[in-house]
Amino acid sequence: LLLISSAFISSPFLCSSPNIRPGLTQGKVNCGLNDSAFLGVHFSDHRIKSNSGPLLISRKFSSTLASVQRLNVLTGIRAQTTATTSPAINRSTLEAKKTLRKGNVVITGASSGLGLATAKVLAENGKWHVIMACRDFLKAEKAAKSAGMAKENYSIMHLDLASLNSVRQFVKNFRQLGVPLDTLVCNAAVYFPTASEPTYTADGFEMSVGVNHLGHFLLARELLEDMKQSDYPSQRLIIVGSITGNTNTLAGNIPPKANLGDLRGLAGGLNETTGSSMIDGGKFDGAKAYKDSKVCNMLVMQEFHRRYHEETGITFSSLYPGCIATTGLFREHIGLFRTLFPPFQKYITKGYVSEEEAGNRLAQVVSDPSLTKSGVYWSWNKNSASFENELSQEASDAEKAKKVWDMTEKLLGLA
Ligand code: LMG
Ligand code: NDP
Ligand code: PMR
Repeated sequence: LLLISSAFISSPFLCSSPNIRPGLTQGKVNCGLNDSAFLGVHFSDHRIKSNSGPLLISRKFSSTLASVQRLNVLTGIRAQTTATTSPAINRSTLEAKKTLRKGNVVITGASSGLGLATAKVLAENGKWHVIMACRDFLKAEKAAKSAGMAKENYSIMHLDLASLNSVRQFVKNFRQLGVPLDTLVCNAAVYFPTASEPTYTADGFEMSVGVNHLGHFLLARELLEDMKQSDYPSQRLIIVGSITGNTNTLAGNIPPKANLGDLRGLAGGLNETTGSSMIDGGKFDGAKAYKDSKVCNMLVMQEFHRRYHEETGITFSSLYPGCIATTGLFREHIGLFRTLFPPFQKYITKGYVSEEEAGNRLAQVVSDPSLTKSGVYWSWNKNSASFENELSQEASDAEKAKKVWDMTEKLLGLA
């Protein structure tokens, strides 16, 4: 039974579109268009393989998978129980053994940079099954493969944070898997430093704040319910922050500086046709919008902590992983910047950190038993030891956090 179940488990529950044309190597694959499609596979579709490679799963197969996964946890316990010679297996021993199952962690934007590096560390340490929540399925699959991640340690599910419908569909798809959620990492982000005009999400919100803050807010609010159900020893909700949103640092003082002002732009819907695309109501500035979105990320983490930590025991944390100057985050920046930025950070500010090292840091926040303190913004010193860092005045303003929370709920139709 164990063998059978691990054979099932080693097939990742990949999602893919049945409409993928053979030979298609790039492009969005929407795996969650509507309720009648499960992970992009219509309920009547029982094909297992597509020409393009990724495994397609039918509803029947996936529900089998889910029960087999639950079964695997149970059989794991049973196998260990029978192997134990001591008759004194009490309830707490069983409880402890039950926690030996792999943790399930959802990482948004795991198709590159920090998210991918973290997924790789967690997938390889044997304790985690990583669900890579990505907007570009094929890119994610290629990235996981070239990172050398073993199939049985990850799954890919479609998530486009620039669409609230996609976020809701992701949550539904995740729930249909029937596996517990132990940790959620809100990592994905976009940065438009050179844009002169705002671009918008499907729901009409300025893109940087729309993806980095609003999409993640909805996702985290929904998946909090799932994390509450988890029996894992520690549940964590991690939202990636940054030094550049903190004006108590040199980096946070490079103009344009983050400033949410009185939030009038957020209240107005972050759209120039009805108000302003910027949270503070000002003129569009892509670099500022990104930094503002990071302030929101850090405020929301603390507000989650205040509202839910005591009741749920979930650990809420944020972090600055270091300056990972080589990632795709700077893809929209001018060529000169992309060339000079890494050596500048390496040799002048010394704030540079490799993707691999940054991945280790975020993986630590996910998995290290000593980092369970909630409400913390983690940073690392030069020897890569973590410490609780101080946020800027604005990024730690509890009153502002509550306002951001309330306004965001309104915008998203949650209140
Ligand atoms: C701007 O990008 C956008 O225009 C704006 O809209 C917004 O998006 C903003 O915050 C984001 O980015 C353009 C960017 C120029 O603007 C700036 O950052 C302005 C500052 C530019 C300063 C250039 C200084 C060059 C002087 C170099 C001399 C070094 C002196 C040391 C300084 C010490 C400081 C503590 O972006 C660019 O294209 C410039 C690249 C900016 C990175 C900084 C470049 C430093 C060059 C260092 C070369 C590295 C060599 C390493 C070897 C060192 C050996 C020891
Ligand atoms: P990358 O651009 O490499 O990674 C960002 C990821 O987000 C990509 O996988 C990207 O997908 C994904 N993404 C973008 N838009 C969406 C969307 N609409 N829906 C779903 N996923 C999306 O940048 P980094 O790895 O550097 O950034 C990761 C995190 O680290 C961000 O939160 C960033 O703010 C933070 N950070 C980065 C620092 C740095 O120096 N690089 C410093 C401090 C914080 P795709 O692959 O399809 O483009
Ligand atoms: Mg910044 C200790 C100094 C330090 C650190 C840790 C960073 C991190 N930066 C520092 C200093 C400086 N930066 C200085 C002195 C300058 C002027 C030359 C400078 C410039 C600069 C630019 C133009 N830095 C930048 C940019 C960007 O476009 C990046 C950005 O703001 O993205 C929002 C960026 C960053 N510097 C950092 C980090 C971590 C970033 C990247 C992004 C992020 O917050 O995610």
